[in-house]
Amino acid sequence: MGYEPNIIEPKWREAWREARLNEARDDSSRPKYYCLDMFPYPSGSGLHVGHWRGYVLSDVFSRYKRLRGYEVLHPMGWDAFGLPAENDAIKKGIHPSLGTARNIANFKSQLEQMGAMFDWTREINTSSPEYYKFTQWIFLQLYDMGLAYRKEMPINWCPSCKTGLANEEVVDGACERCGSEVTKKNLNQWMLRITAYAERLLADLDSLEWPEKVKKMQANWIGKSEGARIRFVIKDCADQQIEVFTTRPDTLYGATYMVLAPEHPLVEVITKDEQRAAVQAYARDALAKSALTRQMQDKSKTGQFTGAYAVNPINGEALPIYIADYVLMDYGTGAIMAVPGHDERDFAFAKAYQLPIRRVIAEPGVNANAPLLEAYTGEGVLVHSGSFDGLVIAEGKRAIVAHLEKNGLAEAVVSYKLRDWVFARQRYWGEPIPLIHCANCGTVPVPEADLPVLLPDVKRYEPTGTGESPLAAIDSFVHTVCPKCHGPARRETDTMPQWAGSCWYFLRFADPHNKEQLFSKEKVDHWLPVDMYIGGVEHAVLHLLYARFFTKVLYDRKVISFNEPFLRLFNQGMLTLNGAKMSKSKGNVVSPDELVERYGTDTVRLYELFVGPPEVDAEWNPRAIDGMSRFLSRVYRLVEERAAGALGRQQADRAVLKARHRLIKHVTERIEWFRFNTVVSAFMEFVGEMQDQSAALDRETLEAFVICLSPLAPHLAEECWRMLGHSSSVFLAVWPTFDPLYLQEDEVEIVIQVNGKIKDRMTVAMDAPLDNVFEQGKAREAVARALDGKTIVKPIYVAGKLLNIVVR
Ligand code: ANZ
Ligand code: ZN
Repeated sequence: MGYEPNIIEPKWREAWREARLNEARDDSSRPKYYCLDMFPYPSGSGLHVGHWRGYVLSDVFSRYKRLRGYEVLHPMGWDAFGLPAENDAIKKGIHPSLGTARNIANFKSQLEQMGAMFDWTREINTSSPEYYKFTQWIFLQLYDMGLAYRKEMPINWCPSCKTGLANEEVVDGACERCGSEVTKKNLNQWMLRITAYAERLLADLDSLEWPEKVKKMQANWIGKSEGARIRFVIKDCADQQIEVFTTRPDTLYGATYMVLAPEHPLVEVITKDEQRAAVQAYARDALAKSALTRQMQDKSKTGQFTGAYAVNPINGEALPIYIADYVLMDYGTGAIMAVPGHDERDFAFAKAYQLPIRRVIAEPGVNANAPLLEAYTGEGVLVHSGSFDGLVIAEGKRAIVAHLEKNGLAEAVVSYKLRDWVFARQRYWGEPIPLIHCANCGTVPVPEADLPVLLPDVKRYEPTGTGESPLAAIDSFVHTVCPKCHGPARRETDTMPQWAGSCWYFLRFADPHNKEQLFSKEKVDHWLPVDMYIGGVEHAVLHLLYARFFTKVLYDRKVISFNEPFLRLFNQGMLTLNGAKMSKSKGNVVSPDELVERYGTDTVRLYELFVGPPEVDAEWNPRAIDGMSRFLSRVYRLVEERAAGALGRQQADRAVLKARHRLIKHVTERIEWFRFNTVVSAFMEFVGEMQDQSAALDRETLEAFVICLSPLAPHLAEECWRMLGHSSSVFLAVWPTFDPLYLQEDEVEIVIQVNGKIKDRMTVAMDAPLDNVFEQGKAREAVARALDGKTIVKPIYVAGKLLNIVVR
């Protein structure tokens, strides 16, 4: 009959479902393992092969962990609120809930076809009232903790989506969703005080096994700076002061002018009459620009003199005060002391406006009077700085701040770039914010017993463009009674942003059908934290930061007992076609549906794995998939032809034994190291060898081969397993082990050096990757001792020969 995936695949999927093989048991005696995919937003265009990549590798890992003896939770759900469903509703007139339901059905059938072991009994949907009831409950906790507050502020406003946007939703000055240029609009907004968690969000990154790149992106987003606030009095106006934030108080003697953000409140007060018209015109223009345009490094600097002067508190010098759009109102104090000698932006500005440039830092050996052709931002000692001359930068900072502090003119401070989170949208398709406005009692939270605040049916989804959500037009929704005084009151009509539901869905999977509480603490403490989280790197600062924030809040509220949600993170690379990222708008999307029909799921899965190292972008090659299909046919034939003989044979010859143990070792290690592409090669090698040699295959070898193959090609492996005479599933089998005795020639001894000096030797797998060798090497006692107190610059690995750790 041969290999017929279209027959065996649906058959085994049905059998697995019936045997409830994919369901994670809360009361299992096995250790738990929680492997989670970033759940998808069910868009109208379905899944393409690029989406499959992450799901396939998380499924391989989940199945592998299960065979290793873990009770694996591998759930799936839908991030179902958000703008696209609503934009569709406006365009096509379909209610967002109907459109979303249809998309979910399509996504689900695609995912089922993939043969992934998702536990569908735990499926959740963030737009269902049973779920968002608890998203609202969490909001009430935030409100109660003083972490949700209302503020009138200029927010990012997308004129085309007609809604406010979080900073994170503005990419290069444009709306992340529609690409329109983002403007500013003053609105009363619900905000979340994520800044109160800035330090913990930063410090706890250290404990996570995440790609360094992602940790760095989060750290930069949080943007901690240590510096000082320094006050400058205004000349002839001693009752007014400008307070600046600086990270370089050591350069105070080099300040040659001051800059206020154009929207700074003092501008009004200090501007001289002759300058007023020009200052106002400049400020108007600046306000129209986005923060990003204003910060662009390469942009030429512009500004306007106010006519006023400030007094340098360290030496009494008079400094002209400018306004300029490179200084932002919402960072630090919205005012700076400008030091053109040592700051690039100030240097460019000073050049443009012919302001003095003074050197106050010099490298040892450099003449303190050497002219500056560009800002000098390196290390050195203070010069032209009075009694502080000769101090190195760090000492200079401390000494100057201490001196000013004594006179009440400064204090040391820490500042963060992270802003509070605009947590309101003027749109329909989101969670209603559960608050009520009463003329007598002010803002009153909806009582817990009255949750959820249901999203009412509306006729028109179009944003009003007035800054109010479409909910504001529904009288029956808006008019309510105050829970406190029972007088007439109005409901809040803003909804939560798209990110709200995904901030805690990973917790809900532990107890998805709980009606009383968001989850039972016991179940969440059992399954969480997530052991392995897999998804795209595009979520490095958005979802991943918000989810960490919510987790910490729930921890502080004693709702959960851990304060980081995701222990390990893996970012899969993108799939491209002719070098371009697959996307619907480019019209270059490859759908897995026809491929599955033509080749079967297992072939597509195998190709997704084989396409390249999983963390690296890879080119989709429609022709290479034929090769995978032929390979799986060979696997089928090998087992079919050899099963009968193998079942009778208990003894294997040495060549077969060696091949078996090598296969087990390679597959095991490479799955652990997420080197799935090379796992596929290990199978190819093995099958090739077995065919060439027409070797006498024994039962144990064939069984080990099939078990090892099962995470990658589950349907085919199940079929082969049954050919070997088993009546229960291969996924109830135990992962085979290998004996190093058979593998000695696959290992090499390498030398470990620190800065080129030999510290130790160790044995590693011939093909072990750098990360793994580095981890092992660092852990050796002699090496650890040599690394103590040093900063690792980088490891260098000459495969099979030496590992050199460069330190500073
Ligand atoms: C004087 C100085 C001298 C500065 C020098 C830098 C170098 P980070 O590290 O990003 O926190 N700054 C402060 N507030 C600002 C604002 N609202 N808009 C634009 N720039 C602002 O940067 C802190 C530095 O950025 C501060 O230190 C200030 O310039 C500037 F050689 O003060 B500095
Ligand atoms: Zn009231």
